[in-house]
Amino acid sequence: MGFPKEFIWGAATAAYQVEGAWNEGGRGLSIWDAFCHQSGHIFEGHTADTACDHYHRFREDVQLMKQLGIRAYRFSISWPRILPNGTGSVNEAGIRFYEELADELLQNGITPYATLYHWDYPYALHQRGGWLNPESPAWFAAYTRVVAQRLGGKIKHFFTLNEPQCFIGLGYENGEHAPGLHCSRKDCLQMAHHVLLAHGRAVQVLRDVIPGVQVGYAPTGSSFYPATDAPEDVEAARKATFDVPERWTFSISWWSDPVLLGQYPEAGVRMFGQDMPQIGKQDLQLISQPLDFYGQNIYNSAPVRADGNGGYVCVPRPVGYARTAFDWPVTPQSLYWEPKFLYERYRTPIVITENGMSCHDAVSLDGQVHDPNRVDFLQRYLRELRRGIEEGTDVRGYFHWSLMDNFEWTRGYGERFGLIYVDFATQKRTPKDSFYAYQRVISENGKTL
Ligand code: GCO
Repeated sequence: MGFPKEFIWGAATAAYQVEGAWNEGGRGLSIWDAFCHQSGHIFEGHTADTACDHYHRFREDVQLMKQLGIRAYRFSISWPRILPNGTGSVNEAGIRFYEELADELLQNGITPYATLYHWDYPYALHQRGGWLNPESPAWFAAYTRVVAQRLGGKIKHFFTLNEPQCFIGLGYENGEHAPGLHCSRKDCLQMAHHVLLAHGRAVQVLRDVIPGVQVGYAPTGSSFYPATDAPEDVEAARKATFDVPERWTFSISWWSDPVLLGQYPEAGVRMFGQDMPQIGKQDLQLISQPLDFYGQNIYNSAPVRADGNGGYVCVPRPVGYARTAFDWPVTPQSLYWEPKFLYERYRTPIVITENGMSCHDAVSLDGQVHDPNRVDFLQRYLRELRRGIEEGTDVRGYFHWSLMDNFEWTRGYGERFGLIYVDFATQKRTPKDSFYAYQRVISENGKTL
């Protein structure tokens, strides 16, 4: 038992968070460039103009990946690097960058897993209404077609969208993320529907263009674990995990039921009433294209118990519980319960597309980066993941977030999530202790965890 022999051990990044070179090589502007360049949004005024300079240093980074031993690298393709105006003319230098990255990975025995959209929306399309424009799914399909035609010879594994919960919820509802808007519930729901249509169309295009392509989706959402092992508490956690609460943007089921079950969850439909989006006759069929795997970004979850009336109540966390530097709770059981619940409901092989923590890392006097909390986190979470796999949850892979410290959105460089420490003044990379811990996990396929 333990992890399957062909388990995909990987690490993840996203274009905007690592590439830099924001105005080089013909890249167009994204909503995140505009947002960062406007003061007041990002911690200490940081920008991702240079980030980890991965655009220029990817060869060195691939060597580090090889040393780490990962079998797969999850990165994202920057839409405005491929199509500077979001649609229309193709930027050859952008294509070349991803071709070279894919070649470098393949030559070093690492399978490229590309995310088509990880939040760097083309500014030119934002000016045309962005996700609210009914044309937006067609724009995404056209972009996907270019990627598939030009890069599909080298890249055979794709995720369509990363965390629609965040880019709609934080971007257009509470305004914390780019483009920083506060839209009505009705508009947000309409955008969400267009986002789901974009996903469905992208899946169709990928299958149409790339023979044997493997396609997934990479959402996230609020999840829950049972406070005790009592069956009624387990049922309460399951209910809570798939609920559509008033604050719906972080719901799992609103964003995954249409994709994997071909329908919106009824509780949400009832609650939204007049605010429900316009749904065309064929829409849900288009949205629910079969997937090869179902990605999920999982960082933590919250304890609940049964309320005695068929519902659930949140349980306070124990005083002094472990937290990350970001203040997120450390809940290893998330990697047992959430994949289990997701697999029961959706019956699609699961890939953990992100999991990790931020720590207050620094280079010590001995020149190394000691991050015992991350080493411990990795072990605890992976043990729980293995327990679920041994009990029958079909999990095919795990991508640690992140390969290296990078630009953490509104927190700038204030949060370090990497297995590799990055000195942002010099761009020097230093593998942390957790890098060597994960290297060992991979080489032993998790046996001695
Ligand atoms: C997300 C994104 C990543 C983050 C990571 C840590 O989950 O928000 O996919 O880009 O950097 O999750 O917050």
